[in-house]
Amino acid sequence: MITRRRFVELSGLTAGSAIVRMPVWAAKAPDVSLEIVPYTLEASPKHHFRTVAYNGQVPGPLLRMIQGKEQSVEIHNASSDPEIVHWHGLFLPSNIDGAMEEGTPMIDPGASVRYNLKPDPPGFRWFHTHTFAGKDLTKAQYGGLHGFLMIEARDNPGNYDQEVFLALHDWGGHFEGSNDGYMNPVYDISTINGKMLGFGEPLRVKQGDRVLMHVLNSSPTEVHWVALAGHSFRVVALDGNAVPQQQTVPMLRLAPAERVSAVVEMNNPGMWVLGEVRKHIQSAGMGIVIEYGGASGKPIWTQPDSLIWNYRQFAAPEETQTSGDEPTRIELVFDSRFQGHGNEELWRINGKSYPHTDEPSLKAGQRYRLIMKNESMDDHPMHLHRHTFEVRQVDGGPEILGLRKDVVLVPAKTTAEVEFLANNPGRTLFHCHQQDHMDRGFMMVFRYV
Ligand SMILES: [Cu+2]
Repeated sequence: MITRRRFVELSGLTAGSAIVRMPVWAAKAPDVSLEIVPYTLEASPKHHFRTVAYNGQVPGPLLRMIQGKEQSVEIHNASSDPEIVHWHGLFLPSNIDGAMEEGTPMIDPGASVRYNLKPDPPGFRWFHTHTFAGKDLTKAQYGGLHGFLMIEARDNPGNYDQEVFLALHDWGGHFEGSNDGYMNPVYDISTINGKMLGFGEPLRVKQGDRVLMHVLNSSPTEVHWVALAGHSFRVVALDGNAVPQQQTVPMLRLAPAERVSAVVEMNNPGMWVLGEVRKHIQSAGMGIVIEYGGASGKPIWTQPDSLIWNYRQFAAPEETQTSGDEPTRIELVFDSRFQGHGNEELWRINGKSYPHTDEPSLKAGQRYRLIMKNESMDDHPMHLHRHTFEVRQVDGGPEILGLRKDVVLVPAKTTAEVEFLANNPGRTLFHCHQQDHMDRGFMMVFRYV
């Protein structure tokens, strides 16, 4: 028998991860099927956005996989632009991770790709587009191409009554110049799971429920703070990885691409608002109603007086031993260069903008420490593809241990340090997750030797 399959030769190809391009009709049904389709989001009856979405919904379909259990994935691009799907937080080979800078091929309009992936590590992950937007606030992460992915550990204890997934997103708007001449996006509306406050289905709970909330900030550029009036959050995981010390906190802070998983004890019957803590963003729509069984009336919001968050409280207690191996240090300085009036600034790592940034070589099996010195006036959510790192220092504070993440927010004029084991050979992208920053050069690639 002659197979109709045509294998595409790619660098870094590994067993079980070959990209296979084939006609849809030739294939047996895949485990996961994503169709990238034009879609009109109705955030409220008065707010419609022409965008592109996975399977015609925002967020895309909730995908559940079991750690290590290989999945066949088929992606069809029914949009008019080349697309690519990044599996955020997974340990995948470069050719399917979903970044063209790593060598993953783009999916042309009208084309399909099919490949197998092995889901790992377990936890709350997500998938999203990884394209260029430039000044178009309907493209790339400004649009609707994001979805939740839950990779179940084989021994998940599941100590909760209800599990909910919430995505924070900002839409529409325009670019506006600030005093220093830089252009920043200013949005029209903000949503949770594609709906403005009061226009989506409420989250229905029962008194005594333990609700496990998986919150994703899929915003293209904005950090968000959320609180649930009348309740607190017990944070159990950051970026899908269990924290060494669970803490009960009044609000969550999420930088773009970050995830927080938290248990809420439903012990205060009524109608409540879960929403952005900053009033103007909640007024722009970022909120959802929490409705206890039997409750009615206008949902209540209580305004916290300040924004509270720090990573350090979730790290391991001080007596924890550090591992013996000395990591190799890689120093990275972040800044921007304004190109002159009427021009764009470029973001730089060690004085260079992508595609001219350095390509440091990593050695498989070696530990690395990234020392990220942010000399700019902006906060940057830094993301390393295909690996989990351990946050070792933030805000110039003392060393910390045990916080495993894939995004870390590096505030303006501070230094943050993360460590990781180079255990997944292949081109590896490292970048600021803010769409407008990555579009203007804030990316670099690590190579493995
Ligand atoms: Cu940035």
